[in-house]
Amino acid sequence: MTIQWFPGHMAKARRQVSENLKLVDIIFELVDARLPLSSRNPMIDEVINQKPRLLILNKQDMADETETRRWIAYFEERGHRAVAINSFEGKGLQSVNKAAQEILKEKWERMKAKGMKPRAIRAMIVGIPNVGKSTLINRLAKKNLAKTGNTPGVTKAQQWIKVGKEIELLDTPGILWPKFEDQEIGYKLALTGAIKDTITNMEDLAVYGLRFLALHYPERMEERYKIDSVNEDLVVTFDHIGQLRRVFGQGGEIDYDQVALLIVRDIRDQNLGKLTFDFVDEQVEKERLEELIAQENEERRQKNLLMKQQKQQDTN
Ligand SMILES: Nc1nc2c(ncn2[C@@H]2O[C@H](COP(=O)(O)OP(=O)(O)OP(=O)(O)O)[C@@H](O)[C@H]2O)c(=O)[nH]1
Ligand SMILES: [Mg+2]
Repeated sequence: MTIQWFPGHMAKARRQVSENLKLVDIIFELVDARLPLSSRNPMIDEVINQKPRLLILNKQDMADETETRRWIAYFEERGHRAVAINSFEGKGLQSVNKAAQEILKEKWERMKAKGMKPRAIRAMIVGIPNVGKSTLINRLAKKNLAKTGNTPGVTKAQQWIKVGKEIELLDTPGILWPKFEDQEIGYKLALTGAIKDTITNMEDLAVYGLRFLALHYPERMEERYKIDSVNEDLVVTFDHIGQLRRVFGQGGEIDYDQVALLIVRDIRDQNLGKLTFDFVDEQVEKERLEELIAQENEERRQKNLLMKQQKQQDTN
């Protein structure tokens, strides 16, 4: 079930994460490898504050491999450790373990220097709905589930799952709300299954999907639909795909609702291959522009201030 995020829900989710935050050494922030930015909680940095964090790009198997590599580099260049995994098949789990230990290496050494006994790293998984939190917990738990129990000194209701010798994982993940910042993010989340279909209009979603494919994956579109662009007149494109895939209604005419559904399903079921919906290049360009605007604004402010001071001096 997809949660409808009302302000009350958001506050509650945030509170739950904040409370559990105190119990752990590190946060595993789970995002969808197909949309590593759009599947992040908009306030995650604020929520988890200074707590060490490992960014985990899950569902690696469904994402464009080149883009995933670029995203990992993007995050690492900005000082965030990031790994890509496939929780469904349990691929890449070792990298989670390894990265967590590396992130906490200094803290552990400090503890050791103070004469504290070595203990397992305590971690909590957080992420938006459907990103794979439960799947990852089950994967990590599978081999060692036998050793589940309450850790003394920690809230009794919380269960810790042993992951190898080095990590203990909180059994309940922190569910956070997704971004609703703009329409496009909404479409991306809907196309990857993070938002329920009832929230989005299928036809709008299909049109977004087609435009997205034409822009980023025209050759895949060509292969599947025998077109590599979207006609200005959308009916032409829908007619074409409807004919090609023989999507007819009762009277033999093309059923546009079904064509829309087919397009969305094709994208979700990977009939157009592995797709990534957030692009590093676009993000870098966006950041560059934002920086430029901020710089210009600052320069203008300085200039205005100088002019004001000048005027003041002139009148004096
Ligand atoms: N292909 C693929 N599917 C995955 C992967 N991880 C999880 N899934 C699938 O994604 C869906 C959601 O996974 P869950 O583990 O239930 O996600 P969740 O984050 O716990 O979701 P909520 O409990 O609703 O917040 C399931 O159908 C999983 O099988 C992955 O790495 N690859
Ligand atoms: Mg779950």
